[in-house]
Amino acid sequence: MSFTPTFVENDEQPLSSADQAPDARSIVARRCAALRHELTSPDLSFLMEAHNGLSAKLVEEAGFPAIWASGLAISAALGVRDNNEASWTQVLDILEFMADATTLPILVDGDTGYGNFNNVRRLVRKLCQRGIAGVCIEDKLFPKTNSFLGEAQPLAAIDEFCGRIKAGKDSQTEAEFSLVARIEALISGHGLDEALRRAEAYHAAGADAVLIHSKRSTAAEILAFAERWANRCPVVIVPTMYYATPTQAFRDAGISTVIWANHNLRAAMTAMRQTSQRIRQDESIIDIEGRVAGVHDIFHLVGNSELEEAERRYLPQQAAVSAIVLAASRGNALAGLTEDRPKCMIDIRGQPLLRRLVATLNDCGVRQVTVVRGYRKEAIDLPGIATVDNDDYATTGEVASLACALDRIKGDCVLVYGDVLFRRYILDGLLAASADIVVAIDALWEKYGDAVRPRDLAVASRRFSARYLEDEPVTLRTISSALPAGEVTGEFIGMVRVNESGAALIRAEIAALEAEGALVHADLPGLLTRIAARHPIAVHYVTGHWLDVDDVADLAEARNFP
Ligand code: SPV
Ligand code: MG
Repeated sequence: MSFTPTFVENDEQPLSSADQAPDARSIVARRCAALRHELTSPDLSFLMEAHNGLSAKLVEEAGFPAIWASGLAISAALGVRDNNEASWTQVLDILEFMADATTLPILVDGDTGYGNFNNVRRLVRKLCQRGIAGVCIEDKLFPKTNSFLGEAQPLAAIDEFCGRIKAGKDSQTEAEFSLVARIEALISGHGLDEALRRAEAYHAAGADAVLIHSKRSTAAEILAFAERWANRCPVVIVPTMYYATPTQAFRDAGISTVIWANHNLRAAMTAMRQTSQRIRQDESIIDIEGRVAGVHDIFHLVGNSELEEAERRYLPQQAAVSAIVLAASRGNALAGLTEDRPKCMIDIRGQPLLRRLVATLNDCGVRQVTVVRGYRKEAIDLPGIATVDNDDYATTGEVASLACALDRIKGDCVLVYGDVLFRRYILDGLLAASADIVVAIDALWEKYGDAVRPRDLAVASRRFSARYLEDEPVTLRTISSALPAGEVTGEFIGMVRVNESGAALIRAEIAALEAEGALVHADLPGLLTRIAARHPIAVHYVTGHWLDVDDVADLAEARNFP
């Protein structure tokens, strides 16, 4: 049988529409009708116990037509006794979860109704509001005791209990809500005549069915009751103690409904006890895996796929962004530190540089990260990344490394050097830009003094302006390490974002370089400059808050980077 989790809250149908089809009733009305049908149909029906949302779903999955919300099981699942230790509103909260979890009608064990007629009135109104299809109340006194405990529990006076029944029926706000009157006369040792007298009175008071309870190990007194009652109204039974009676005997006796009252709770206890003991002994879960439900079973049962679908419908759609990190080079200026690892794996305050970079990418929603490895590639072993290798790293440049990940330059994609650290907002800005290709350029390049190393300087169509109203698009002209200082407008920080079209431009330019035999030594600035000559590349100006690690001085600075 296939089971599709349902979401009852979303299934609510309007009641007030005048042109409503006859079967387009609210789900509460449909549930009430369904339970009433189980009670009144000539076939024997079976209600299965549940005590929370999960067990309610499992009862539905098994194919039962309705649920018995057992007082004993709900109490026990809360770790308390079946003596009204859980308040009625606490039980109501559990019932609400159960009703939300399933489409099945629920018959609630309402114990004694939690007091007199007045408590029953409030209970029934609240149950109708929460989508519960029926309640069973028993002719005992609040606070109740479970029927299988002790002897000769005191019964309510018949007329007082009839008042509870009438009050309940008068309070229901759903036409087909059912009230089942439970007779405890046999349990309390009063005999068949008393049970029948009570059944007659409760039926006359308006009960939709009677539940005749017994704690004997045979069904003799139940069957005798059924025979003498002769179906003046439907009869419900709970064969917990006379479990060995063949079900056919109940059919033959004209019983309406059988309640399997507590078997999910008991099954769960056995399974949880065995599992806990085993794990405690083994100090391992190896032998338990496979014997317990898988986590995907849980996800399925609680309907995670529906949430995914709803997310697609309601959440703003963000295209999946990937990243390619160029990390093939050794980093010659850091010779001593790169004996056994590439520059990107140098430790920066307890974490490799690359791990910090990947974490920032992930924080910005970039989940698919491919690292191009080369020098000491085995040292790049971070979780959550994919790798491709440029085994010719010693004799080739950045674009050759990028070409190793050619099939991954697609869609929204970030290309970044593996030795860069940057504050998250810089990448957020690049991701928000709408151009096909956008490069991050630091406008404060002059403030960093005369680094010995070559810097990727850039010339753009306009200089950076901090003025609020100046937000004209700026485009890239050139990135190079050899530019006249007067023309330079910033420094390339080593990070580019492309969209689908931008990715195609990059791939085409790599192909062109290859065709020209110029791929081997090409670098990223050269590649971008070539594209910029034919297609606008947007400049996203930043003002500091990034660094690349080229030499020991950079490393010292990186160790202070937040
Ligand atoms: C329950 O399930 O809580 C019942 C049935 O009331 S019994 O425990 O058999 O009384
Ligand atoms: Mg009970």
